[in-house]
Amino acid sequence: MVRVDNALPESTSVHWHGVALRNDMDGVPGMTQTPIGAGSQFTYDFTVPDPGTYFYHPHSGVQLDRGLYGVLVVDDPAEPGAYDAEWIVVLDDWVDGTGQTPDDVLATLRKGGGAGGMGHGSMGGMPMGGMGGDMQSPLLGGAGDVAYPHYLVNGRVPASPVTLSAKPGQRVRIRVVNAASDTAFRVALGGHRLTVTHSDGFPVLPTVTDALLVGMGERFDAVVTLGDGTFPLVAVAEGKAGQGMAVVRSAAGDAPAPDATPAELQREVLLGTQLRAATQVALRPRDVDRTHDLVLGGSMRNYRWTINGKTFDDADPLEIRQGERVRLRLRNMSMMFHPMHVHGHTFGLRETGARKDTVIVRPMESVEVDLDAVNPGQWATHCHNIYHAEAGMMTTLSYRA
Ligand SMILES: [Cu+2]
Repeated sequence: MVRVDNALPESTSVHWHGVALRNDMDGVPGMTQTPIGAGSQFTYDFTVPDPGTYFYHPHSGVQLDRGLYGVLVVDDPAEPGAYDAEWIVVLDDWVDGTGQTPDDVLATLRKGGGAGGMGHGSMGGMPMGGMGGDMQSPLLGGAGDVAYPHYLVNGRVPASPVTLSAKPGQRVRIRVVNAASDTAFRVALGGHRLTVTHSDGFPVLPTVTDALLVGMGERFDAVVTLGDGTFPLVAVAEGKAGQGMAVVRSAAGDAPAPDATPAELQREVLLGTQLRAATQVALRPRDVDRTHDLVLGGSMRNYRWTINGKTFDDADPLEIRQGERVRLRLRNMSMMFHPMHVHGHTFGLRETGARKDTVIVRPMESVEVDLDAVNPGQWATHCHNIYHAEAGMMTTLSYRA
C-alpha cells in the first residue's frame, strides 16, 4: 500500500511501470483513475505478481522529465542470489532548472521548433530536428528529439559522479533503469563485459556483451565480476552529444575522467530484441487468437505522433477478450525509434521469446510481440518517449466482455 500526497501545484498520478497489477491501480488518469488533484491524496493498494526491476512515475503530462520517479525492486524469494553486491543504476536526461522546463520543451516542439532537419548543433535542451544521430547507431538514425544539457547516472553529472564500490573479484548485480524521457543510452563498464540476466524484470538466457542499448522505460539486470581498480560506468546518450557516468571502484586510485569513453562502447552493442527468454518464463506455445497492427507514424513538422494514423484522443481501442493469445505487430513507419510500452502485461517477443514490457522499435522496422490476455481492464499502450506520448502516440488495450 502506497499513499501518495500530492504537494504539487497541479494534478498527478503514479504508474507502476512493468507491474502486472490490478487495472484500477495502474495510475493512468482518465483511463484507470481520476487525477490526484493538487493537495489531494490517493492510496495505491495492489499485489505484485512477479519479481524483478521496475520503476514508478507519474502518468501526467511531462512530469516524468522533472525527475518524478523512483525504482521499484521486487525481490524473488527463490532467487539464488549468486552475487555479492547489488547496484541500482538510473539513467536520465535532464533539462529542468537550466533555463527551461520540460513543458517549455514540449511547447517548442509543438510549435514546430524541430522542423527542417536542424540536426546537430542545436542548443542545450532544444529540439534536435528529428534526425539526430548517425546511421552507424544501433538506433539506425532517429535518436530522439531533444538535445539535453545534462545526462545523469543516479542523479549526478559526470563531473560529480556517484561512486559504486565493491571488492575485486566480487560478483555484482547491476540493475539498470532508463528513466529518461527522450534518450536511449549505450551502457558499458570499462574493462569488463556484462552478463545480462534479466530484461524488464524477467530472466533471459544469460548473454555476454560489451555494451547494452537501453531505451526509455527499459530495465536490464547484468552481472559483472569486478576487476581490481577504478572503472568508468558510462551511459552514452545514443545519437546525441553527451554522456552520463558513474565511478566503479574496487581499489584506491584516481577516478576516471568525466569524458572517459571505454573501448567497450564501440564493440558489441546488445539490444533487448536480441535476448532470449529463460525457459521458465517463455510463453507456452499456442495459436494466436487475435492480431492487432500498431502502425507507428509521425513527423517533427507539426510534432504529431500517431498509432494507426490517430493521436490518443481519437484512437480506436485495441479490443481483446480475456483468455486470448494476442499478437501486437508494432510497425514503425517513422524515422524515429519508439520504445513501445504495454501496461499490465509482460509480452513475449515473437522472434526470441524474451519477456518484456517495453521494446525498442527502430525506424522503418517491425517488432511482433505476443501476450496472454489474463489481466482484464483498460491498459495504456504507448511510446515511452514522453514527448511522443504527450503528442498522441498512445492507445488502449481494451478488454471486452
Ligand atoms: Cu515514440
